[in-house]
Amino acid sequence: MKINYSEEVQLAKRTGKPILALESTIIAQGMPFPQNLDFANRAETLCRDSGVTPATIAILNGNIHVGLENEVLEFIAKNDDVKKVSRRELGMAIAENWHGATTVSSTMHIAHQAGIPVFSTGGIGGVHRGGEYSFDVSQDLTALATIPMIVISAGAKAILDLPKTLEMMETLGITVLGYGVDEFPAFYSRESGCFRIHPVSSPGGVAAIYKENVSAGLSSAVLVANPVPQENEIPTQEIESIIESACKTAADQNIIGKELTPFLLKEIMEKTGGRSLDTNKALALNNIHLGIQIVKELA
Ligand code: PSU
Ligand code: MN
Repeated sequence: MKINYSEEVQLAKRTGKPILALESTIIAQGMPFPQNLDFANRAETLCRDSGVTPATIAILNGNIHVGLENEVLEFIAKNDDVKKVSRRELGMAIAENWHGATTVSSTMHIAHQAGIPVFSTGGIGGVHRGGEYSFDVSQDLTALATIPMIVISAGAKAILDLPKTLEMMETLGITVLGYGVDEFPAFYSRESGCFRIHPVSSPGGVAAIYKENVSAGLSSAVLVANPVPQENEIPTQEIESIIESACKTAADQNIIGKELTPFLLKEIMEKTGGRSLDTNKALALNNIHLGIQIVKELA
């Protein structure tokens, strides 16, 4: 796989400067323009201001890019032809010259090939509500099971069935750490009712567990579940009925497969009058902030 590195990422690789991987589906399919571009720019600035090189990953005309120039970032944020590309679509995107935004699974694959071990996202995918009937389980979980990296996420998206997602992650051997908490965070909210997550209180603690996993020869990822900051959260009582009604709308309109997650996020954004978008941005930036500290610890 040929990878096109930005000059900034090339320099960081050459000089051993810390690099943090970032995905692009959150930009292209997860948020509307222009808020998505504002988020992407703030994400990259936060990294640079902390002495870490941002490596946002995307596909342009079938070429894999690790580190995006400003114009490319803007193109990904604005252009409606940018497809959502997970791991299974990587070959299609390259062979058929797609413009593609990478999900957690494909971003992990590319970052790992590029030798970048830490990646911050918003919230990973998982087992969808009703997954026992639809079998809709995100490829993010199988990527987390097979790629040894550190992924920072605000738990898993609240649109999912979180207890089933946690069970699946246990089955797949994914190391789940709660950052300062023993309750799995629910993306928009800090609370999920799912307790007994192993808590870790420092970036060094995360790095130490990751290093031991690697030296033990494990191929699974360490998922750091980092709750949304209190001031930005939408409490479960407020968001739950909105999520339920969004899931019902999706079922009524027969939205399935890879369209489902972007559809639900958009519905929830509209039904909360944009509040969920502000929360999504805040939690993703908070995950980048933690990713920066972990990357520095590893360097
Ligand atoms: N986190 C966000 N917004 C997003 C995503 C994550 O805050 O849009 C994206 C990620 O790219 C993740 C994808 O991999 O949603 C999950 O999609 P699915 O459920 O179809 O696997
Ligand atoms: Mn799915």
